[in-house]
Amino acid sequence: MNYPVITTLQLQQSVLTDQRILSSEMGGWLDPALVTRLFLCLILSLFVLVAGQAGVHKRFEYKFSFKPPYLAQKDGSVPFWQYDGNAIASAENVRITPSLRSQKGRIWTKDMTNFDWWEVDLTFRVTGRGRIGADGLAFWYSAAKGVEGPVYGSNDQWIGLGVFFDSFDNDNKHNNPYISAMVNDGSKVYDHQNDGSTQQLAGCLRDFRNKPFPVRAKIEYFKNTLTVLIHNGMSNNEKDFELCIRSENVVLPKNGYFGVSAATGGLADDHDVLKFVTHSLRSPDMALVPDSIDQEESAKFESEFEQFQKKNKEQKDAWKKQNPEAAKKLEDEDYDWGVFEDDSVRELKQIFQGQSSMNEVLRDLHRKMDEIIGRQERSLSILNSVQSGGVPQVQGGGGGGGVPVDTIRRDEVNAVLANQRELVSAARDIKNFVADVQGKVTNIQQTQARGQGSVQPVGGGGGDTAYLSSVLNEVRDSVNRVKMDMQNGYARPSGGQQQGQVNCPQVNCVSTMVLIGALAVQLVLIMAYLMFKESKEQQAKKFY
Ligand SMILES: [Ca+2]
Ligand SMILES: [Ca+2]
Repeated sequence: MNYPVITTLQLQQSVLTDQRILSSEMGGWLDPALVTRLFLCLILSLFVLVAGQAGVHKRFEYKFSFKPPYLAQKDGSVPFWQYDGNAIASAENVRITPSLRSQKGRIWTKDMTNFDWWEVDLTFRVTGRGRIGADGLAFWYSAAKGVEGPVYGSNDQWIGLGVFFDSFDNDNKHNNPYISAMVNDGSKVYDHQNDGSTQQLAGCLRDFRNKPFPVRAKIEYFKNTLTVLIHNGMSNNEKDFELCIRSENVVLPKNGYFGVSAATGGLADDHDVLKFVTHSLRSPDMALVPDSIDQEESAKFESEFEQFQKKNKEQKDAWKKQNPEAAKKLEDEDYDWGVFEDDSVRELKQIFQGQSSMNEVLRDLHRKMDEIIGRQERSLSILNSVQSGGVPQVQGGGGGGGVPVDTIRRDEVNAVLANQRELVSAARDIKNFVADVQGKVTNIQQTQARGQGSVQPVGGGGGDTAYLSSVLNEVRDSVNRVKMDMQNGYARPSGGQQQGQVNCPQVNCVSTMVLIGALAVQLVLIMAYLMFKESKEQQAKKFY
């Protein structure tokens, strides 16, 4: 997200701190009234934080959120929240219970929600020295603020939703730490003996204690579907959320309070909430309803804020230069709020960081591998379709795995097809022509028949008619002859047995030898005649 997401609390805290530094150490460089005014503007400017995620519009709800730094003010109060019992708020987190026996603590929003659907990102740590801890932590969305009670530090028979992070295995089924969700209409008493297993909507077995990184729960309630995603705290990767609970047709009070509570028993864990970030969710059609503040105004406030921040920083840096010792002291003071780490914890953290970065690389590789496989499959399917279409594109990119196949190419096939088409059209032409000729012949025959029957008796003296009829007769004869020939011609190859018996003696009885002999005899006779003629002529010359 490149949108500057800054909580109002953060702003308020930073403004207050800056104000404190500037007013106490610098003798009031900045007018507190101006700071207050700007701060009010900023609250308004932060109303509109719409992140379009899969068509759902998210809006940051600062009145239902807290997060470090400057989570709690100097007097220990958390803006828009109230906490009691054994809970302690610091700049970095809210410790709902310290790791002491029989502690109970809780924190609740001051205001009731004014939106239907929401998503809460709860970041917390449950840490204890023992292998087993107790009792657990609970997230609440309830029609009324909770008071001290037996359900993870809060009252029983609540109206609304509880998501329980149950550390202690009361029913001894070796299935804790366990995460479960339960909806109560105010009538049910939480079944501690069975870890609530008889009453839960759904749940999942997840170890959330003593993790190198904070554990996160994303609890979403949108259009009556409850989804709980869990980040197990083994890495600091945003993508490591896993689905734990998904339950449809969940009906919760229309408006309610958010809260977190925790309790310890004979065993004790620290239950720390680092962040509680709420977004209201709106579907795109709901989002069309205009907000109370339009974009232009929001942008104006934002630029004003940026200028203010810049100016403030400049002044702060200048003061730091002038008073290096005081600045160092102040920084050290701030550091005291930080979480204490000893060497082994730091080392462990480094190991986990290394592992998580390796994990990241592996994930990246996996994604790339998927991409490559996808691409390969796509090209294979294209190759297959081309081959089945008759044109093999052999050896596209593979290293010569294919056997060269001797087949006709596309253009050759096209040529053959074109030839065939031409032949078909020629055959059709011939057929038409033959049909035409036949038609004409039939016409002529009919006309002739009519001529024989009617013309002769009526116009016997007409010279033209007689000529025409004679011509027609001739034509008829020739046509008949042609017909007979054709019949003979067609009949011979197909049913040639009958015709063959008749024609063979007439046509094929002279053998080649006889023919040659006859020719030779003829030649001899011609030569003898020529010799005889010549001798006759010579005798006649003698006489002249
Ligand atoms: Ca339990
Ligand atoms: Ca259990």
